[in-house]
Amino acid sequence: MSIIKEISGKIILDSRGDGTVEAHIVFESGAVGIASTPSGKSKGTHEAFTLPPERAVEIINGELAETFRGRRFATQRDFDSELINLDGTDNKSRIGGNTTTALSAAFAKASSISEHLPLFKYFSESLGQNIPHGKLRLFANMIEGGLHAENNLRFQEHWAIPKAVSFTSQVDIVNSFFKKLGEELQNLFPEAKIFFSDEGSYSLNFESEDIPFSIMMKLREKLGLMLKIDFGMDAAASDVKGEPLELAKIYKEWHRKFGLIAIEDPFSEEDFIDFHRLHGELPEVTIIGDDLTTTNVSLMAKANKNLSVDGIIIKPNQIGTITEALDAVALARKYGWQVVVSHRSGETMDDWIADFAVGCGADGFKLGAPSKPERLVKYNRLLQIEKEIANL
Ligand code: 2PG
Ligand code: MG
Repeated sequence: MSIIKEISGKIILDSRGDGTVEAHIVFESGAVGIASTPSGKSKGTHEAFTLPPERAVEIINGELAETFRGRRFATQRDFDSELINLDGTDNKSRIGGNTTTALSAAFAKASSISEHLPLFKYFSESLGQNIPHGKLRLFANMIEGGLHAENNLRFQEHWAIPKAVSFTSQVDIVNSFFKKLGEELQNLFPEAKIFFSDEGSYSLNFESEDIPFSIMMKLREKLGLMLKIDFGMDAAASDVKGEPLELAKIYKEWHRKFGLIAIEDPFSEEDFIDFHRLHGELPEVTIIGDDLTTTNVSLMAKANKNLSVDGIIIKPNQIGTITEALDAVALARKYGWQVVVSHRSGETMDDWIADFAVGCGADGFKLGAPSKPERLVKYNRLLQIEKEIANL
């Protein structure tokens, strides 16, 4: 691995028009890595700290540029450990989790170039595994509510989860279902104004909260896609008003009516016990922790001890470095959990998260709807990765 020649940072605007950090790393060899940090809106309390981007960039261009210039790091873990040590806090509050995420991903990109590896392969080698292609499924948000949309839906994400081996077929299924769903919604509600919300999914008001899945189910049947699409949801319940008993009743009913195969954050983030209860009551549904676990191995251990989940969302910027996110993936595997890698609701045109999802051998990849450019680049990167895998 080569010597770091230069590190710098700047502010770019994310998909919500908010400033975020973009880091640049140049190696002596000439390899350049540029990466940015996405941002969450329905965030877990225990996520890595986000510094104001102005401050983050100041730290990169000052202290960090100075510290890293001329240094050689043999592995991603060595580089990330240096970031963690320099920060010196439990939640990256000194130099910022947004600072460390952008730098860690930029280092990964520059390293993959200098090692002549596609980025997804670099990630899988950092995790010490081959790419188990063929099991990753897209978790594509079709209808959005909660904090991500200006409508009356309590729950944040209503997913279509395609069933097909190739990424190309999965993207086709999602894309055509999403387009037909748009037409269907407009036919059913001709007066309604339909918006694209934060993750590019449809947003409108509904008379009751089970209508989105009810429409999606009827449409799936009409299109003959019963064997090609499953459904699931992110309740993002830390931000949902409702008693655990009432919510549990809804999930059980929706599982029965709509065949949900996965439910993320069904209860609020401190509620390990209600997660456990639902997991016991719906053993055939994957119960996924996101705000509950925040890609953090200590919280994962707690969720494992309480038998709260059998799936986890992995978001590298929740913890702040690639290495810590890969450690979380390895621990999830040890626990026998499903791994679902996820974008954030505030995204940039960077697509490294798609490489991360494939490289760490995830079972699922949450990437929003194929409508807005910052989401489409992740869809398109998957199509390209599929070609690159074929040529390995
Ligand atoms: C979530 C995410 C991404 P946010 O809750 O899983 O879909 O939302 O990035 O706002 O935390
Ligand atoms: Mg979530």
